[in-house]
Amino acid sequence: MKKICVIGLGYIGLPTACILANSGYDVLGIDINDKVIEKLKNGIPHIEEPELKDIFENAIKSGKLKVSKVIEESDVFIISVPTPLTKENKAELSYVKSASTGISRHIRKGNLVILESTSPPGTTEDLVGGIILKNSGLKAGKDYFLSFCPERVLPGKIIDELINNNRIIGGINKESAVKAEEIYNSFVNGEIYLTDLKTAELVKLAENTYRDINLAFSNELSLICSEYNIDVWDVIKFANMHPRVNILNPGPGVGGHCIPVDPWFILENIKMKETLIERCRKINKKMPVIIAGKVIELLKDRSDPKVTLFGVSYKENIGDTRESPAVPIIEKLKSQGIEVSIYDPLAENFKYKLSGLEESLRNSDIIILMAGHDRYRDIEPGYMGKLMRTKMIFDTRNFFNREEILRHGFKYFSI
Ligand code: SAJ
Repeated sequence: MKKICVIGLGYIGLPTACILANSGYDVLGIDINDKVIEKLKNGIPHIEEPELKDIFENAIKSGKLKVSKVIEESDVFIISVPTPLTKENKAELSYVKSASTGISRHIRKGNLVILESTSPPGTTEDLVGGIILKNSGLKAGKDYFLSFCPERVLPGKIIDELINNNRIIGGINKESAVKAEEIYNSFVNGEIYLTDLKTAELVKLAENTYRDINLAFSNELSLICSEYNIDVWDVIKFANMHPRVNILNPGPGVGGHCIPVDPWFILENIKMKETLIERCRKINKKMPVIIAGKVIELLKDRSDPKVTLFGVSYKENIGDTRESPAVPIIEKLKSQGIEVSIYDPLAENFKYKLSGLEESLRNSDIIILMAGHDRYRDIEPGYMGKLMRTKMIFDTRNFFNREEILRHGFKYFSI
């Protein structure tokens, strides 16, 4: 097991390929995107993540990592391609299909295939195993080893968590799980637990769905507190002092490419109706619209109202804007003829225009704090107030120091 093909060089595949190369394997990283390959060949990682640049440069310099658009013969194939959500809330598995088809052209007896992409239960055996059998005649568990090993790392801490988190590996049989364990053992400091394919697939989905449900409760609690006129942040702070309670923070909605997506994958092939999971998804999805509604109400007497949005990435201190709750808020505000000016020095690939700090604040009537990047703490409330037409802040994350904001003459609204 010397040569490894990592298919899909995104947030998970690229760091994994680098770490494997730095652990001594000959790694070929594959991506279908010309721009990604070109950038990597020029020695620049196409994504921002702490430590990634260093480990990438090491891997390239040592000659252990090469990148290409085409799959080659290998001992191990790791699939780490995106599995987004379709408009019908189903798993879009076309990238997994094409990766499996590519592998099926090069796979030989005794190889190991590992799926890392988050997928509905059954995908590894039925889809990956099915395509390889159809195209190559090789049977999973008999002719080659087939495993599922989900990534569970937190964006912003990917390298650290790839190395230090526990891992779960499902195999089509015990030998497949053990073969995959050998690979991950080369760099994982955490524990590695072995199980079957479907269990591992569902574990990954269960983790993110558990978080979505906790967030839905927290968000609903914030709406309930609003009716009672109670501060939800106090309620959660005191409730969490109980040794067996850990309520997450309410917010403007649940974003990212994992938590809003994975609960649907659990529901994909089951008959059960009216699930808690679906209900929670709906609660989290309506949060941005509720926040937008509250802001629209605050601005109803203003002529030509202007809103300043701080933080349009899906969470704090990262640039990733995928599934950001800022998008539905912006859409709702714009649909009411409200001007929206965005200041986010971290945001990458955002669909709306970004502005400088001063431009975003000038003549604004309200700041909505969405993702609480640390660097917003350096902005003086006095400076903001001088530029704004009306001094209002809607803080969806309990981010600002309330007393300080009030001292500068702002009206402060929280979730
Ligand atoms: N959020 C809140 N309140 C909180 C915590 C989060 O509103 O108290 C929001 C965030 O602002 C964001 C969304 O939830 O919009 C998701 O953020 P997150 O930090 O909960 O999760 P992700 O999507 O960045 O990463 C998750 C992680 N899963 C779990 O913690 C169970 C990570 O470990 C997974 O690897 C990742 O999904 C993934 O790739 O599946």
